[in-house]
Amino acid sequence: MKVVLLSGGGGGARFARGLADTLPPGDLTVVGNVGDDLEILGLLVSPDLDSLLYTLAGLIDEGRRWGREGESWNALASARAWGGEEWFRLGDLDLGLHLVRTELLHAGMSLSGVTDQLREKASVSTRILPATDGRLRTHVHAPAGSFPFQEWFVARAHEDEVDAVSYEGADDARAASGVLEALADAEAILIAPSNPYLSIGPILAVGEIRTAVESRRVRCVAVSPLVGGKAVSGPLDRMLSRMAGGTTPAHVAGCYPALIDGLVIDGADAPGEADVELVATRTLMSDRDAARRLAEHVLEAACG
Ligand code: FO1
Repeated sequence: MKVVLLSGGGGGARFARGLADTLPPGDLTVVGNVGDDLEILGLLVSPDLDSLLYTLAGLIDEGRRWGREGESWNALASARAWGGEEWFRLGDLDLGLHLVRTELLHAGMSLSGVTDQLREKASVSTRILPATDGRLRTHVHAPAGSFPFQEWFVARAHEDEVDAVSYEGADDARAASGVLEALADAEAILIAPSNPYLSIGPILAVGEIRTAVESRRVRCVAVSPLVGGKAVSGPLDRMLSRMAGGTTPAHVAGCYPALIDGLVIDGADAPGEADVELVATRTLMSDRDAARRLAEHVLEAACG
């Protein structure tokens, strides 16, 4: 069953692994968020694509939920000693990937080409595609000012309340090579339990992707990232309360108008009224098995 997953962040990557554990090899294509990408120390870092790659390859640090397991930090300490930026923590193992990616991009390869090469090197059978090969960056608008995503998320510890989110470059962004073909061939489209504003918003801000999902002929099902109205990690509950007026399943579904047919919610959430079909199950991905069981439920919901 050909499935396309729209994904961002650690929750998206864990859900992608649950799907990959369930579907035949090669049936899953993941379209990853690039709004979190940043240039730092001369390198292009693409955290959400890397979380997908590391998680699917079994290399992720499961405790930290980003970067590589068994990491060391010597290069960053040296960069700091030489006056370099250190607020965004790049480990030695992680840096190897950023060096290779940056070199290939400078040599003229597209981000989708580079990502595919890295996926192959890691022997991952799931296709990982960036939403766009162009430059797309998320900005967070808060009472204290507007910040590039990682500056708000990491340097300011995402403590500022959020009034709005914007996606620089989205108006001109084209879907990356392979994305529209994968969506056209999909028998189901899924949206991961990721932050709708910060992780999925930048993907759907690419007009060609939004139109392809809007005009789908197969079901599109999202998984709510909330459990009992609270974010499992990150700032989504605060963002939804402030920007959408609440944290019920209807508020989550409201982030995806005309884009989803169903929303999988946690059993701890009161279903209430929503414009889409609600399916309750256990959504907390406490381990790999739990993620696989969630993936099975979601695939069932997507098959109608
Ligand atoms: N998150 C942090 O909270 N602090 C960091 O210093 C940090 C560094 C980092 C380096 C590489 C990478 O792939 C991810 C990194 N993250 C860090 C996580 C990242 O900021 C977020 O998890 C994602 O962008 C949210 O989806």
